[in-house]
Amino acid sequence: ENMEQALRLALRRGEFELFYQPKVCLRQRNILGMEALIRWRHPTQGLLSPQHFITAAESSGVIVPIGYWIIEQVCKDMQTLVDHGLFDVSIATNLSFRQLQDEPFCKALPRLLQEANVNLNCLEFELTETTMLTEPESALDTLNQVTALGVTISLDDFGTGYSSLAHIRQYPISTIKIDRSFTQRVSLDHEADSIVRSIINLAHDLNMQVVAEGVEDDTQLNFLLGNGCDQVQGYLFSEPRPMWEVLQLIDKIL
Ligand code: G
Ligand code: G
Ligand code: NA
Repeated sequence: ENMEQALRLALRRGEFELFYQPKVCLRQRNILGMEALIRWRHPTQGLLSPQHFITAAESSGVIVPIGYWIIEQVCKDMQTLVDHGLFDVSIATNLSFRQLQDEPFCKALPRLLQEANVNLNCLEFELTETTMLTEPESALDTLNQVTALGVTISLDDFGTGYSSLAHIRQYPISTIKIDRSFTQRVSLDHEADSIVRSIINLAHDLNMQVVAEGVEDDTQLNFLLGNGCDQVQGYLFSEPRPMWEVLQLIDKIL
């Protein structure tokens, strides 16, 4: 109850910020896109990561109004990329099951995006398996509508859920993201090697791209490169950072 009030107040006071983590193309070693990750600049507790408030935001439903702000901010930041001549760099944002269960949100989303005056081919939504399994049928409609506008959908934290692929296949998914719990066991654990290899092959068989999350060292990077993974995200290249810092990184050779 208190947390809900605090989150609503934080939203009104403009205390949320978006940080961005680059997604690096393995073949070209350049930044193709970035994931938006929310932070709360708390007046007394400092910069709070989502693990401190996302669950509360979801269970209270405040993630819905916060989610509108996130989309608005992402669209502004997409314009910033264009202003820097970065016409092909995409931004991904996480959509929570709670947002997709909200009918007004689902109804408003396609129109909101069309009115945003951004290149929707550069916008991506990340959804977890659990989100896809718990959302109502009507959300599928919304996802189909936004993909028709150019937005792409990626399946986040893949491997951690229990979804049947048959069920997931009805969603317009273009990318699979390998959960960092697998990435980080690569080369240490033969089972993780097999799982990661299978996910990469599966994704490619289904004409999807594969992104590995949580890449922290060269051993992991080389394994992923050797097995045909398309993109990586992780501390090896960059932690989530404010947009201006990511812009500086884009100018450098990785
Ligand atoms: O930024 P960090 O790595 O601490 O994020 C932890 C988790 O919080 C992410 O895995 C993601 O699921 C969630 N999260 C971060 N930003 C957002 C956001 O903008 N919207 C939603 N719904 N979840 C987010
Ligand atoms: O699942 P999702 O993409 O929402 O997760 C993003 C979370 O993962 C963020 O909290 C981010 O800080 C964290 N993260 C990103 N890269 C790495 C990494 O290389 N190592 C670890 N341990 N966490 C990472
Ligand atoms: Na994500």
